[in-house]
Amino acid sequence: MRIDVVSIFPTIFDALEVSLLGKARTTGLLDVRVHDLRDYTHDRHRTVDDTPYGGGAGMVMKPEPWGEALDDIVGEVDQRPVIIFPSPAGERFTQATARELSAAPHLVFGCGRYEGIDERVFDYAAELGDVRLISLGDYVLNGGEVAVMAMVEAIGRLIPGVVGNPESLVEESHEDGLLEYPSYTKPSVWRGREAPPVLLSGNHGAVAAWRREQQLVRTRERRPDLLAD
Ligand code: 5OB
Repeated sequence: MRIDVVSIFPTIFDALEVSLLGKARTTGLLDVRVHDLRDYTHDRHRTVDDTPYGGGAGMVMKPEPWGEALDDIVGEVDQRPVIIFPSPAGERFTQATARELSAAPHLVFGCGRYEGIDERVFDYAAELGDVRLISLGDYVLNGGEVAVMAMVEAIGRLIPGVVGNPESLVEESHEDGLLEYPSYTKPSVWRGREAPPVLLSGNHGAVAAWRREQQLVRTRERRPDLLAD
């Protein structure tokens, strides 16, 4: 999968060089390229923002550097990409979104900062690819970078071969609509706390039934919204 990221803080994405995704990049499963939006400016100050038409607080990202960055990135690749702008005003990102996007050959992420990006950038991007505005959740961030880090990790680990043991992908929170069951390892008693005896019983059916029950109990307790749908 090819992933392009456009940001005014490209070094934030250095963290994608470590762990599973870093490995996937060295083995060629993932081709991640990070672009500095300021490289697509032409003035001495490398200006990417300006005051909002109509007045108001804060600054808006200018359309011209975005247009040049998108032309450069999309022009050099054949398929029509999915172009994602993280935004608190977008659709909610879920495991289903991650799964859908993990099947795309090319993703482009545009990280907004300040009060947002000139709206015409989204219209223009729709000429080059399938545009998605995506929110991580109902809270405020200073920019799209941290949201893109989370999305790239959630999507990247679903690409076949990125996670070594594919079985570890299925028994996880949200893959079956429920929260994950609790896990224990040795010692069987730690600081007076016992691991559930059923897990040491060797009875695989009983273990599976107990884990399912724990998933339901936890989900009812912590995330009743998941059981409602
Ligand atoms: N808050 N998801 C939740 C987000 C967000 C803020 C963003 C981008 C995605 O940028 C400011």
